This record gives sequence, C-alpha cells and structure tokens, in this order.
Amino acid sequence: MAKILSGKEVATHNTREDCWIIVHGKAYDVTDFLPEHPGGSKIILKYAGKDATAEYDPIHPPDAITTNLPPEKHLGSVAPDTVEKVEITITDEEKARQGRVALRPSLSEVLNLHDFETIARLVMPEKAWAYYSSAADDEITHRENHAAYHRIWFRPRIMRDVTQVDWSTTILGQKSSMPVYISATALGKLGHPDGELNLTRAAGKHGVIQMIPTLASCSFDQIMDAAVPGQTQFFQLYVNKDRAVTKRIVQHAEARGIKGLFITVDAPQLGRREKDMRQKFEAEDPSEVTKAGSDGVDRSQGAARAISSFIDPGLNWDDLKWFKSITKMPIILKGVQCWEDALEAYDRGCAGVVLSNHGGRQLEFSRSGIEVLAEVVDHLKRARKLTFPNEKFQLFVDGGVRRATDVLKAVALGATAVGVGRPFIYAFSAYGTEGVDHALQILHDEFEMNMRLLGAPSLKNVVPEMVDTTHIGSHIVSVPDDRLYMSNYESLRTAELKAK
Ligand code: PPY
Repeated sequence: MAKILSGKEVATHNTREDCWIIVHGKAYDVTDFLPEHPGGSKIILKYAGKDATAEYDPIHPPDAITTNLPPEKHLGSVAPDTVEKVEITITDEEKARQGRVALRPSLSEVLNLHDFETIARLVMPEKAWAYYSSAADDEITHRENHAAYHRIWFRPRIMRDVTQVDWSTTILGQKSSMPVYISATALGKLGHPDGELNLTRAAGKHGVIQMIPTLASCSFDQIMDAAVPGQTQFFQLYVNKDRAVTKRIVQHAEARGIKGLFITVDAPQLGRREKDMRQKFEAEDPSEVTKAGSDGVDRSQGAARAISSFIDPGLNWDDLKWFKSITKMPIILKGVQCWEDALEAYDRGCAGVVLSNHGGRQLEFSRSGIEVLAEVVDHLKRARKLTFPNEKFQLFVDGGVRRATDVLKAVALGATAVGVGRPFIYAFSAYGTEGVDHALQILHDEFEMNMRLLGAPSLKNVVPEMVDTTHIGSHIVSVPDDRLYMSNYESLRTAELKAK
C-alpha cells in the first residue's frame, strides 16, 4: 500500500528549491516543473506546500498535472483531514458580483442571444469576461463580424406552403437539428464550474453538434463521457510542436468517436487581446509584467498568450499528408480567410474549411467569414465547377452570428452550417446548462419564424437568389450601435491615478 501523506509533511516543501503542491487530494513535486509552467512559476509558488485545487481547476483539465509530470513526481494521496483549507478571500468586488448574480433576470426575460452578453458582463467574474470578450487590437474585426451581416438583405418568396418548415440538416454526414454547431472556445471553467459540460448537455438535448476545444477546462474524456448515446461531437485541434503529442490526441479523439477534425490554422501566434492583458496587469505586480518576469515567462502578453507557446507556428500545407496518414476523420481547416487557401484545401483533399477570423481575436482587419464565403463560393464554382452546399467539400462560417437570420444568410450563400461561440459561453456563464438550452431554443424559434417569412419550407429552398449581397464588400455601413459589442473595447482604466 502506498503511504498516505499528511498535509503537515507536504507543507514543509514550500520553497522554490523544494516545492510540493496538492491537487485533488494528491501531492506532486513540481520543483523541476516550475520554470516550464506556461502560466509562470509565481502562481505555483503561491501554493507551495498547500492545496492548489481551487486555483488549478478553472484553468486546467483534471488530467493536466498527471500527464505533464513524470510518474516519480506523483507523491501519492494526502489524508484529507490533515490538509489545511486554503482561505480564498472574498473581495468586496466578488461580494458585489454575487449580489448581481442573485438579481439576474429570469431566463424567460432573455429574448435573444445578445441578451446573454449583456447579462454575462454583469454577473461573470471579471477575469472570465476579459478573456472571453476580448479581441485583437482595437476590436474592429470583432465588431465587423456581426456588422457584415447587416450588409446582406433578404429577397423572400411568397405564396409557398410553409405550414411545415424544417431547418434540420447534415454536417459532415452527421445529423444536426439546425445548421449551427457550437464552436470551440477555451477555458470554460472560468465562466462556470461545469465549464464545457454545460455545452455538451444542452447540445445533446437539442441534437446539435459540439466542437470540443483542445484547450477545454474539462478533460476531453469528461466531455465525451457527458454526451448522450449517439451524440455527435467534433474536435478542434491546436497542433503541438511535439507531433507525438498531436498524434496521440488525434488518435484518441478518433478512437472515442469524434466525427470531424477541425485544425486551427490562424493562430501561429496569439493576437493581442488587450482586455485580457489589462486583467493580467492588474492581477500581478506591474513591475513583473512589463516583459519577462523573474521566472522568465513573458506575461506582458496576457493570460492566453502565456499558455499558447505549445502551438506550432511551423504548421504548413505539407503537414496535411501526415494528418491524413494518422487519421481517417474528415479534416477541416479552421481559419481560412481567402479563396486561394480554400481552393488549396480542396485540392489537397480536405473535407471542408471554416471561413473564420477566430472571433476577431487574431489578425485585426481580417474580413468577416460571411464576406469571405461569398468570394470562396464564387471562385470554387468557377475554378473547380463545384456547387454549394457541397457534400464532399463543406463550407462553414463563424464569427458574429447572433440570429437565425444571420445563419440563413450564410446558408443561402452556400454554407453547410455556421459556428456560434461566445453567445453560448455567455449563456452558461450566466445560467449554466439551462442558459445554453435556452439559447438553442431561441435559435429554433427564430428558424421556424424566419423560414416561414422567407418562403422556405426546408434549407434546400434557402438559395442564393434569396439574398442581396450587392454591398457585402463595402465596409462602410450603418449599423445600430446600441449593442454591447459596439462598445466592447475598454480603455486603460489603470491610468486613473491610484491613491498610494
Ligand atoms: C483563444 O483564446 O482565442 C483560443 O483560441 C484559445 C487559446 C487560449 C490560450 C492559448 C491559446 C489559445
């Protein structure tokens, strides 16, 4: 029998030279790991000799520590009653937030997907809001993503029998109750203790596909295990510099029944998300954050960038052959932004592309996915004689989708489905699984009404002639600016003079 450690014994290993921590009732020797921790050593040292579970949980999947530390650093169980509780001080700000949570409107008052953003901003922890809502630079592309939908107008048809309307579809050969999938977003536990499981449960209930992110806070297996029998899931992959790790992740995903591999291709380096960076600035000692801190980790770039160093900037077209040799899953490139790359993906045997600018979080002044869709369809029709939607090469769009009318515009232009990300994480941050359930129900209701008003009994009837895209490429457009995303950018609040 392995020895059970006592909290007292663990507590004696509390220095940079000899550092143990407790996570989920087990002790680990993290001394050698300190310089390698993507989030820096400082945060670990804060818990040296102590129980770090509460700090660890929102950021890491449960198995992160076991897979990253060699077995000899796993020291064994710690007797629970001997572990000193780590006091988490509840700040006045946190108390005020909890008060606001208690005052949330009931879900019946939430009428559309925009509402979740408004409520989430008020009730979610500031760190989570900063990470989820932030986008690159001046957040121009982020705002453009939704604004672009305002440049497409409908040409509905009349006198068609729309007693029955059906907006179900198939995505990569898999049934979906609507032409929408839940797009991959990282660090779900920042917004809610159940993290991504909120999405899995609601997706299962509604017959909608969830794209599981590489950087989920729940482990991949936890998410798979939370699915109902027959529930379809896709996987979003960040390609690790260590291809052995990538291979293991991909093959495990396939073995567990993932039906589509979405490889992110727009993040060789993470964009500047200044809201996220400011958070970090406030949370740490400012002198440490300016460039590399005392532990050598450059935290001046925000929380997200600090943990992104594993992503391989060397990823290139020739790697596709290797991916095809290690998996039979359909491969879709996520983050394509022009027709030339869509054509290349088609020629190299991909099953599709996601026309996406990563929710405006990467290259500022990238065009919206919906605008790129129009040019991709046009060129692939002409250059490869394809018709859309196309079974063999599917087009997806994400970014800025808030209404079923947005989705129907993308479908009319030739998309198989669209990805929705932030609205669902705002929904669970404010209301847990029920929030996501309600968000999906809102979309269903919007589909029903708008399919009738368009004169389209099924998605087959949602055709290019139903949209006027004359001004899609014109970036000057009047958009009602009374939504939160139009005032999303936050200026330097820390510039306010602080009492010394
Ligand atoms: C993003 O934040 O946009 C992501 O795609 C997730 C992420 C988070 C942290 C590091 C790298 C990517």
